[in-house]
Amino acid sequence: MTTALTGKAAEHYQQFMEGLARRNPGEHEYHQAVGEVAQTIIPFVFDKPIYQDAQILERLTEPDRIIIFRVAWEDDNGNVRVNRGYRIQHSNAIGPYKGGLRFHKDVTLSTFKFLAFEQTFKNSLTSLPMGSAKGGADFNPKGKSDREAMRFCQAFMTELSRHIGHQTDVPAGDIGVGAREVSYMFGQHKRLSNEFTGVLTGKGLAFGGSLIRTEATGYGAVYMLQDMLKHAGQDVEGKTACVSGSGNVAQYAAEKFTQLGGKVLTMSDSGGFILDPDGIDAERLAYVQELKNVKRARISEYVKQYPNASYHEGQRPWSVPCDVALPCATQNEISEDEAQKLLDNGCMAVSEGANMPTVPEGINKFIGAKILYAPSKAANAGGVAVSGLEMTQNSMRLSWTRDELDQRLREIMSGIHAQCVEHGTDGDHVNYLNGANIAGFIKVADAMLAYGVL
Ligand code: NDP
Ligand code: 2IT
Repeated sequence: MTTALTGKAAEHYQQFMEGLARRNPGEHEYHQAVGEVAQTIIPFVFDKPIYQDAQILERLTEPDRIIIFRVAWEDDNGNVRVNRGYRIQHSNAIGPYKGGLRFHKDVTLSTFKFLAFEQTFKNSLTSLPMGSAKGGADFNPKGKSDREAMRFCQAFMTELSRHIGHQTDVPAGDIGVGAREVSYMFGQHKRLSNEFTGVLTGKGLAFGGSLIRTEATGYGAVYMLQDMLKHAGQDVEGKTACVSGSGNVAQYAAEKFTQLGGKVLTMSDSGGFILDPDGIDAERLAYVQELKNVKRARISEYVKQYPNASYHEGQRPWSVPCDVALPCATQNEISEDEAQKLLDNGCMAVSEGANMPTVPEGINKFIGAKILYAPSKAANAGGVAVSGLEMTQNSMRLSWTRDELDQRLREIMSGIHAQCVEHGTDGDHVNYLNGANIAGFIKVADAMLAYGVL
């Protein structure tokens, strides 16, 4: 890992990262996520012996617990299929383990460890009492029937249910895990435990789900953008955006950006991106939602309905000139060159809906150019924040209205923005990455100090 740090901090960083790589061989995404946080935290704790002596960062990079298990199930043709399930219970210093489940063919232990680590800081930033976790499986939901998804989810939950509980660990969705999968898993947990508790979030409204949870991550990323623009004396009105992805987060980031007077030019999936120079307005977004959520089809279909748009197979949208980039698909989807291209084309703000979508060299470009750059742990915290509100509603056995929840989400995102400004202001510029890392760290570190050595 290269670093911009100098002197003693650089030396300490190198030693720390070498140790991490030795203990976690080959886990590149995990090294990347830890390296990004360590660049901020190592210099921060340098003159704070209380954190340094207690080895807080060292302890925070060793998950509380890692659970890996076999998931055997039967497909529609009667074939036995075997997948690998994971749950990383990273830290319960400030609340029960909390974080999503991802079903994607390419996931590895490294993927889940990076996501669980990031979740620690993100959940802390929300100001709600939530620890951190992540999990999922190398199950590929694409092309599976509803019954196959159901059998997989039931098999997966049969094992996972031993390790979770509404006071212990509360999973939710992520890539490949939406309302359908959460429902199947919740049903299976209820059957096994004979208890109706809020053990998962992102549930259906009929069985304890929260309004606004579906929209929360995408809306939150745009609220964060709105706050950054406001702090810099600007707003969304009249701006153009490139959005990547066309799943849950992308859809609601696009919706909110459009509602605030912006124009969304692109959306994508793993096959390529569509560019609509007329803008993906409410009607066109409804078409995308029908395509992706109901038909489970490809984004390339969009150009059949809207011939003015173009489809760019095998490409990502970052070469399209825009004011704002909203990466909402997956990790490492903005390369160093793509970050440079965005800057060359005049992009002035990036709000990360996806987790760790920009490679470290790309982040350095954004920060070096002093554009408004909101890292994922701050920008996409709206999803888990409303999950936290769903837990509260379940505990109180009541439901808040859509307006109440949107208002709370709005306030939580503004609170995150304020924490980034407080801890990340450097002269006349806000380094939101430093701000998010430090603010997220302090709360967890103080709780760990209070517990003594564990
Ligand atoms: P979805 O499964 O709903 O959508 C994922 C989208 O990203 C799809 O368009 C998918 O395309 C695309 N995608 C996935 N993997 C890749 C890949 N390897 N290369 C290119 N495109 C890819 O997931 P979400 O919208 O829920 O999640 C998107 C991102 O947001 C993830 O990084 C997730 O961790 C993060 N996030 C999600 C939250 C939530 O509440 N759901 C909360 C906070 C962060 P295709 O269909 O072709 O696979
Ligand atoms: O990455 C994330 O924050 C999520 N996938 C949401 C986690 C949650 O528990 O709602």
